[in-house]
Amino acid sequence: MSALQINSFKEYKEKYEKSVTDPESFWSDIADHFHWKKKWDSVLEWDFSKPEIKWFQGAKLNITENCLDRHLDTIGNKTAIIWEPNDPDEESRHITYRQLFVKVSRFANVLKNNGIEKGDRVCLYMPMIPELAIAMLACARIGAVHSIVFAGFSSSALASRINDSQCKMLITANEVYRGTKPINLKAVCDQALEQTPSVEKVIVYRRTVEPTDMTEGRDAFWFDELQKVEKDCPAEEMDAEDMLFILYTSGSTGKPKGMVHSTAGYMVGATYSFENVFQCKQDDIYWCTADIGWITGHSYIIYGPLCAGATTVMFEGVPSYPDYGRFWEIVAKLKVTHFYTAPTAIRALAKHPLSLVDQHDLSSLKVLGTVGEPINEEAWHWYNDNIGKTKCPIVDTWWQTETGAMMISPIAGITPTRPTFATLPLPGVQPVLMDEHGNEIPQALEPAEGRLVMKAPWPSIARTIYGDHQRYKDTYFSTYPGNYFTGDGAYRDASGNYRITGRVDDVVIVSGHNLGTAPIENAIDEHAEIVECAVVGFPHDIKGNALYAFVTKYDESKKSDDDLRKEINNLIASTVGAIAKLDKIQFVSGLPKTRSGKIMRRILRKIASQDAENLGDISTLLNPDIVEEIKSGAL
Ligand code: 7RM
Repeated sequence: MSALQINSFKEYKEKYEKSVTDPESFWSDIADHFHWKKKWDSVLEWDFSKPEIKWFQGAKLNITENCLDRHLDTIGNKTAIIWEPNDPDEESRHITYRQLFVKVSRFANVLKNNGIEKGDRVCLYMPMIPELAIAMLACARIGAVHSIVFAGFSSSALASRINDSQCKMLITANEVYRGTKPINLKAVCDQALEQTPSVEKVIVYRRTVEPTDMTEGRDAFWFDELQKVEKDCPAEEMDAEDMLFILYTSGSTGKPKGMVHSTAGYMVGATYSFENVFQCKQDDIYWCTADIGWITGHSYIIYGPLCAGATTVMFEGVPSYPDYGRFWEIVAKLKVTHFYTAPTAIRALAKHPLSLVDQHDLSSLKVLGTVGEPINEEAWHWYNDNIGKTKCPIVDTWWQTETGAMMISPIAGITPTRPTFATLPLPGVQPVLMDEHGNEIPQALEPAEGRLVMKAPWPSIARTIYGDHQRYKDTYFSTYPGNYFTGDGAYRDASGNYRITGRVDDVVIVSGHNLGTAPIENAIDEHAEIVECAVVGFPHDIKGNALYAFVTKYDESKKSDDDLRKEINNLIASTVGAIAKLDKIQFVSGLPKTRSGKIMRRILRKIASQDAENLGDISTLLNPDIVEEIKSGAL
């Protein structure tokens, strides 16, 4: 599929220009590279005021024929998935495109045999094992809608997601190890299942030999079910706009939003962006360290790479086990060429001795990527110098669960990069900066800062929130009518490069001044002894609000807390301004994070405001234990 790849910066500019002036012919040329059972009657119909967005209407397809069937004659024996287990002594699994095709087809028959039909919702609560990929593709094969819930979420988080979309089936594993910690997934499911009447069947993959409680009539083992079915399963004919999957993402209220993705537009968007941003060649080994329970895993471990015919690595474990060199050990072992991870992981690894990096041969690496958060200057350079050895372009990819695919990102080796900048919009993406009053800030020689908004649809935009179209409209299309509002702020330089500054909801008004917490955090992060930080506001008698920073420092840091506090405030005064000086700086051993690595500022805001009695459900955090520590040390 490298036919989709842009080969020079000049070509990027031409393609970009065409994608804006004539999006229909631009996207129709790209869509021609996919396998359709029937082609579209119209490329795009949209109305952001409703909002309603339809791509490739009239087309019929199945995404699994694009991920699997059409590769069989050409690259059937190529490895599709390399699975790397948690335990380094357990063997890796290499699954070819042909083997994956057979496994997906057979498991699709298991779904059918258990009463799943086109349009039914199936919840997947699974560890990072190939069977998760097989189950999601099997759903897509028969037109069932998968809703993947990260297998670290609590039973109540799982139950509310199952209930919101009324899933008929739950697929899970009995138990899994991450690091040294066993996690009994089936037990979590059993608890959730007490509150989820819509679930009729539970399929359990036996990942470990531990005995597993099974409920008769409801639960069945994956392996036993496979014995009951044939191996061939024709791909269901889907409409372009049929729902492919639901993926829950947190919103500003406690209730998660079930983002709904389409079949054709999502496929085209995820694949086109994968091909271009990473520029993978035939024999490359591509590894994205995200979990499939997150959009990055959906688009850039499974659908994008498989549609493109790439070899994609799936890792079951954690970066710290058996030691903090695990990522680099795997890169050396598998000769990984493309490595895509989150800034939070980079910062966590940078905390540890460089010998953990240097003992592994990283010479196979060609391209590095980041996603999920703004990457600060220091982490960018650590990644560039120590992992990429200054030879690998870094693609800082900005996008969202809602956008389905990367939006603003360098094209590896083609777009000139600039540390901490996501750089330029990919073809088909039309960002604009708006001021608070909804006026567009035009591109000019002066750099500008504003809110990041999209003025036209792209193929992989989420079509609605499951069961709540009004919330979809209110959240994304009401702040700047006629436009999609990302919720992020951005800075743009004279050449049109974007630097995402962070969520604009993270603004504090101190003595009447609007202060974004993101630039303050950046200033703090520049301090050589600081790993990372989060800044929030708290009520203050005189200033209205004042600033509170939660800061983690390197283990080796020798300075006293008070000296560090002074230095941090001096740094802020000299970069952001004295108005942004912090009232309180608390040193902590970690920050509360979501499973996808985003700092949960909502919790810190409550702690800073001495309102930490009712923090809501914190079980979805990566590190819920840290909350108690932070609370007890609050200033
Ligand atoms: C892919 C993903 C979306 C939010 C988004 C931003 C932040 C993501 C970057 C980034 C700066 C980046 N989906 N974000 N990528 N900020 N630079 N390269 O993360 O739905 O979980 O989050 O993440 O705030 O709105 S997500």
